[in-house]
Amino acid sequence: MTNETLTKLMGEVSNGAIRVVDLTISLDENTPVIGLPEEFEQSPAFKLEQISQFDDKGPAWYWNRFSCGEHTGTHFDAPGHWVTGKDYADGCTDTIPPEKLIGAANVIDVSAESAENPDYLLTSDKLKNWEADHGKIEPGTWVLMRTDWSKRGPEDFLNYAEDGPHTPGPSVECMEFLTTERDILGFGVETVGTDAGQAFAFEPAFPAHTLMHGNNKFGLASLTKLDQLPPKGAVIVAAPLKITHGSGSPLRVIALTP
Ligand code: 23J
Ligand code: MN
Repeated sequence: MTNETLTKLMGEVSNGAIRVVDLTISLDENTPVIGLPEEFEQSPAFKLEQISQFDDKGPAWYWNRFSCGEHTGTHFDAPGHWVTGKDYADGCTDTIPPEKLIGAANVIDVSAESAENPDYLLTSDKLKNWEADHGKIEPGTWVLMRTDWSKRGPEDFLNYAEDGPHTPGPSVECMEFLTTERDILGFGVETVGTDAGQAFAFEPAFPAHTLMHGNNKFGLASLTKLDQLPPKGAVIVAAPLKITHGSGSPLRVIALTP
């Protein structure tokens, strides 16, 4: 049995009418990870250790073991990552329904605002203005915040100061709007985490985590190449590793775009 839509889709992927864009950064020991206030346990860096490489340990095969925190590099935040989302029966990496791992993307370009102000906060007003140009943000779709932060060097990417990191993210009221009035699938960013660098001091703290996951919605962090997506019309595939009771995982995020 064949399906016309799927046949057409694959035809257009192979003839280039639909482009495949990899929104993922590379994983190695230098991949930036989030730093938390020093009283908390820190995320380990990504680590790769060789098992064998065509040698006594394995004459015809090369392979490695790897280790990292679940929230390393381009990664998925499951609802179960946060205390507000801990009780969802379908909120961990192994229980999320697979239909929710593919979704349409709304890409909000705030790269100019973020270049001017590293503490820039996305607001519901900005989203409503975007909707006036591109149409409503539909339920069950991704909202991706384009800041061009992925184009920065490692130092400027994390952008630490004495009073903590200074990186853009969503405001509290923006997260309230997207969870309650738009019922989105999740919120994705180019920064190291879905929340702004200074969001530890917001009320509530870490609103992207608190409100998105509290409403059984997802996060995507450390995305790249959002500048290659249209404001509307791309579809993304974001499927975390099926870690039993996992809170998230590094993943490959693939966009299909006109
Ligand atoms: C753990 C604690 C606080 C935060 C995070 C992780 C993340 O941003 C994350 O990667 O989910 S804010
Ligand atoms: Mn995370």
